Formats: sequence, structure tokens, C-alpha cells
Amino acid sequence: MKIRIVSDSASNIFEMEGVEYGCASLKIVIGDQTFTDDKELDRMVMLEEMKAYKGTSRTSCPNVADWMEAFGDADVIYCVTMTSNLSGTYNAAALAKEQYLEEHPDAKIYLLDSLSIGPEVQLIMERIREDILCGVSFEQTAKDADAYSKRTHLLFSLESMDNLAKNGRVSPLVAKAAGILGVRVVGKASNEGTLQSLHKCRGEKKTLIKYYEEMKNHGYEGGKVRISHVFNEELADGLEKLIRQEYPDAEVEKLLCGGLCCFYAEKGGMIVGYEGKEKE
Ligand code: X90
Repeated sequence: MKIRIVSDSASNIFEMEGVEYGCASLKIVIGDQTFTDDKELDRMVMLEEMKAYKGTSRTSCPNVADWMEAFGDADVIYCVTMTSNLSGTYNAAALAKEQYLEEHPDAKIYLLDSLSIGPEVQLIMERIREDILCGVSFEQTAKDADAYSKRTHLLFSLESMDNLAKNGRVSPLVAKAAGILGVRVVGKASNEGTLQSLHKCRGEKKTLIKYYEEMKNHGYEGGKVRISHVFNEELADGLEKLIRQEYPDAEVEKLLCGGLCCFYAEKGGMIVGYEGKEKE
């Protein structure tokens, strides 16, 4: 029996150790160039192109055929997508699920709208992998993923929200704050799966303090943390250090964002997923 975890490239995950994994790529369109968000994409080059281009760049989500390809020929599929409130990716996955089940009536597909992105999706997929590797049944794995996703959280900090505003993903008013030199907007994924801005911070130290305060607010007690950043290792290291002051053995992992998250979080941005108490 073939078991596969599947996501879109907004998860920042292009391969998973120990399990079969399929990733449906989003695309980034800058002028007449289209970048496919896969593990080969040179994110620095993409960011430079974006900076040099004067027009409005955009992205597009995977279509049904892209999802079908990511599903492969698996018998059991666990698919976690980025939030349906910012992208059409979940809807396309839902259509692909229907089509796949018509073609493979004996297959089983678990499909979750994460209402989040990047590192929170990563955590949920890692939880699913744990169950797969322990031989847990489909039904139980699905239940575990549902329960787990209620106590994972997502925070972000952005130096610019230009692309988010230009593409209608946040209001221009919210984006304005992040346009001021040296100001970072710190926010979270709302329960509806949209961006919710929480603080405006000047300076790295202040930003990190706000991150940690928010993590504590959401019940962080030394659990897993996944930090993804857009060429900002300094900020990522800073957060890891802060966490380790209180929890020296916390399971913290850092990674570079994939193309989609690089495009929207922009240079200097950081997106953090972690375990906490149940969402209210
Ligand atoms: O073209 C598409 O369908 C993709 C659209 C993606 C839009 C938003 C991406 C935001 C990425 C910002 C920080 C994290 C916010 C999380 C809120 C749920 C990065």
C-alpha cells in the first residue's frame, strides 16, 4: 500500500524524509518570466528580479492537474494545503480529491485546509508522518492531524507588505506600516486563515520580544518550533536563542522560505510555526 503526504509549495517543504511526499508548486510571475516554486528555484535571483521589475508581479496556485500529479498513484493520501482564505489552492485540491476518488474508488484521501501557511503546515505534516511511521490507521491519523492542527500556531514579521497589498491579500492601510523604513509588522494567522497584524516594532530586539510574548500568550511551553525566513538568519537565530534561554532542549528548526513565501514575506521576513494551547 502506497501512502503519501502531499502539500503545496507554500509549505516550504519540497521533500520529507522517511515517507513518500508530493508537492504541488505555485508559480510566481514577474513580467514575462514565470518561476515555478520547486526546490531548484533560486530564490535570491527571483527576489532580485522582483526588485528590478517595475510592474506588479503576481502568483498563481496549482490547478487540479497539478494536484493530481502530486497525488501520484498513492492508495492513501494525506494532503494539507495553505489557507483557503488567501489562495485558490485548497479549492483546486478539493476538486482533485473528487476526481482522484472517481478514478481510484478504493483510495483514501484526507484533505485539510490549514488556514495557515509555511511552518504551521510543516508541523501538521510532520505529525502525520509520525503516525504513518508508527503504522497508525488512516482514520486515527486523520483524527490526530485534526486535533494537532488546533494547537499549532503561526506568527510572522514583515519589513514590507508591498506584494501582499498589490495582490489584494491585505489592505493597503495595514501594508503602509510595513513600508516605513525600520518598522516591522508582527502578526499572526487569524482563526479564519488571514493575516492579522498585532504589533509594529522598530529594531530586532523589540521584534523578538514581541514574538516570544505572543508565543507565550498562545501557550508555548517548550514544544516544537519551525522557523522559516527570507534571507534573515540573524532574526531566526535570535528567536532560537530566546527560546533556548527558557527551554534549552526545545526542538527548533530553521529553514529558508520557498519561492511563494519569499515572494510575499519579502526580504527580511520571517514566519514561525509552533505548538501551543488550543486555539480559541
Ligand atoms: O497565488 C496564490 O494563490 C497564492 C496567494 C498567497 C497569498 C498570501 C501569502 C502570504 C505569505 C505572509 C505571512 C504569513 C501569513 C499567514 C496568514 C494565514 C506570507
